[in-house]
Amino acid sequence: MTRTWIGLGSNQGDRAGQIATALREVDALERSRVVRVSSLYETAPIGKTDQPFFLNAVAEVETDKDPRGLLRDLLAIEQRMGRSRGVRWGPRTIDLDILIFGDVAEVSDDLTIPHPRLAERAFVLVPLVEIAPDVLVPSEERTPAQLLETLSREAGDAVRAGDAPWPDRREATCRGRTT
Ligand code: A4P
Ligand code: MG
Repeated sequence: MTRTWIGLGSNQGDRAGQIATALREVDALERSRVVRVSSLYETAPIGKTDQPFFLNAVAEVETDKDPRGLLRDLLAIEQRMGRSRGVRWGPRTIDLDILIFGDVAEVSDDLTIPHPRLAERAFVLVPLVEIAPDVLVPSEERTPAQLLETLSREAGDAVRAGDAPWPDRREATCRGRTT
């Protein structure tokens, strides 16, 4: 079993409902289960700023799949949930990104692990720090807590917006900065 962390984001329609649906779908994948989910965070859009605010969360998943197999399944979930790919960084019903996959560090045309923009983004690091502050991020050779420290100025973008819509959510101390 490999431990992987998946980033979830939505800024169209019923954002929390879509994150809940995506979590159920990931949990229902063969040889995979969701073991922990962060709180939901309401975040200002980064990259393309003239679009609605996002809800973002991070889930820890145990899987027997390889990174490529998992990516294929995540893309299929996005598609089933009506994600249409238009503008890069544009609005989306659901976005599922592989942030960390065990100790894998790989770069190819269609898959980069760890996620290439992980260290730059408070909307990823704040929920990740909430559930996995001390895991080593391969190739960065630093922990999410250390990466967030460096990004602390931008971390003000993330605002806690409620509990994750997931029944098995374990108590997690929120160590992410929200101010
Ligand atoms: N891909 C490569 N590596 C990965 C990976 N580790 N995980 C490829 C998932 N996919 C990966 O993704 C395009 C292709 O990236 C996939 O087909 C896969 O082969 P996409 O989801 O279609 O495109 P995208 O999400 O528009 O682009 P990208 O570059 O993934 O965008 P980001 O960096 O994910 O940014 N602001 C806030 N506040 N919250 C957000 O969630 N999200 C984005 C998207 C921009 N601004 C945001 C948010
Ligand atoms: Mg994506």
